[in-house]
Amino acid sequence: MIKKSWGFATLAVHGSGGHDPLTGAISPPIYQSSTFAFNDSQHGADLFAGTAKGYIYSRILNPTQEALEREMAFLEKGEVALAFGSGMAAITVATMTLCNSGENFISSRTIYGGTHAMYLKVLPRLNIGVTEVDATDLNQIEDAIDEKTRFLFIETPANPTIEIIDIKGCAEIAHRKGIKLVVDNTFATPYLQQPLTMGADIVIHSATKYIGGHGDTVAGITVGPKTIMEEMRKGVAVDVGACISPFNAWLLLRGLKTLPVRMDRHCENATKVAQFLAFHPKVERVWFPGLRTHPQHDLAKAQMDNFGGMIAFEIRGGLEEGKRMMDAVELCTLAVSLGDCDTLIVHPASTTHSSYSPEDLEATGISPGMIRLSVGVEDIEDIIDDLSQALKKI
Ligand code: LCS
Repeated sequence: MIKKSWGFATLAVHGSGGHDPLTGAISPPIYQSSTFAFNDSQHGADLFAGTAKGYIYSRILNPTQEALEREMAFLEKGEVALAFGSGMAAITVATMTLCNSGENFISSRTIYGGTHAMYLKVLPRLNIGVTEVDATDLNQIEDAIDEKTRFLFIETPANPTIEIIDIKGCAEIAHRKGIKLVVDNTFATPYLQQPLTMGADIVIHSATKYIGGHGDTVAGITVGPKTIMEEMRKGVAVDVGACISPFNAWLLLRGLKTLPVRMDRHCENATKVAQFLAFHPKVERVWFPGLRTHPQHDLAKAQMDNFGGMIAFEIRGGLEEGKRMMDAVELCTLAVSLGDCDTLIVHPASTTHSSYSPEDLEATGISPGMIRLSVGVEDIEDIIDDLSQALKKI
């Protein structure tokens, strides 16, 4: 039994629908099957016609995927969720569902470099237009919307500058203009921020990150109203084959149980690392929404329950010194991705955001020397000791 009064952590552990009715297993079964037997030929025809409920083929729907979708919809306070093979599959399918050829959307300009690369390489082939704006300025969003605009896409907190965008302000503009608001909630997770409760229409996740939480799965999620989610599933996702594997769906279900515990630790550690870096004489600048110096600190306080585990910083001496520092770390791992238990360090301009031109990097505030840190859940003393010894070497 699930009680509505339960808190987020209780729901994260108990929300996914109780024990397996057949065996009592408290961990949901992994239905590692590509296909499902029909009772007879009429049953097969009925399943395809949609007049009978059940499973056909795991590109269409799998019970483990369905359990994950139920849980994600529940935690994001949305009607229906869809699980995908990657965050990029989720973003691409959402775009193809909301926009037809000849239409366009508006996007915040500081976003994951892979999303920006998809805009540059894939959208022109589909004749879908995108205008990237500084979404911290709501006027720029409003000015960019025309009669062919179908949605507004924002990433908040943004990768890698940890810029914060006003979700309620964006929802107000989007709905006044008759378009949808789509929020990439990867950095915050539903534990820290629930965009659907602030007026967003669709939430997207790279579930590869904090949802999975252990650096072992690539996956994506969308959450939103049943009508749009069903259009997404039946109109695009199934046909392009953007499905998640049953095992990866199970890994995410397992990850969700500890999401609140991990996020608390990520937030606590990141706050301490940000304070350490902010006062370090070799550090030029720190980007972290929990610091009062962050330009949207008040907005972050208003729309998030805590500030997350992501930090960006720049060392005095820029890229050359930054590279030396990254090559000197011993505990932190030099790697892309984020939201893992392990602390990860990376240079966005040459890796995750290398799809941006030098001009676009400058416009988006991704400085050539910026270093991004995904603060893990290790002992805080060990993370700070490692950063400290690496900074001493430069
Ligand atoms: N949205 C955000 C905010 C992301 O950070 C990423 C991946 C994606 C979407 C795409 O998700 P994926 O297909 O990889 O599951 N971000 C990455 C990063 O910063 N380093 O490696 C991947």
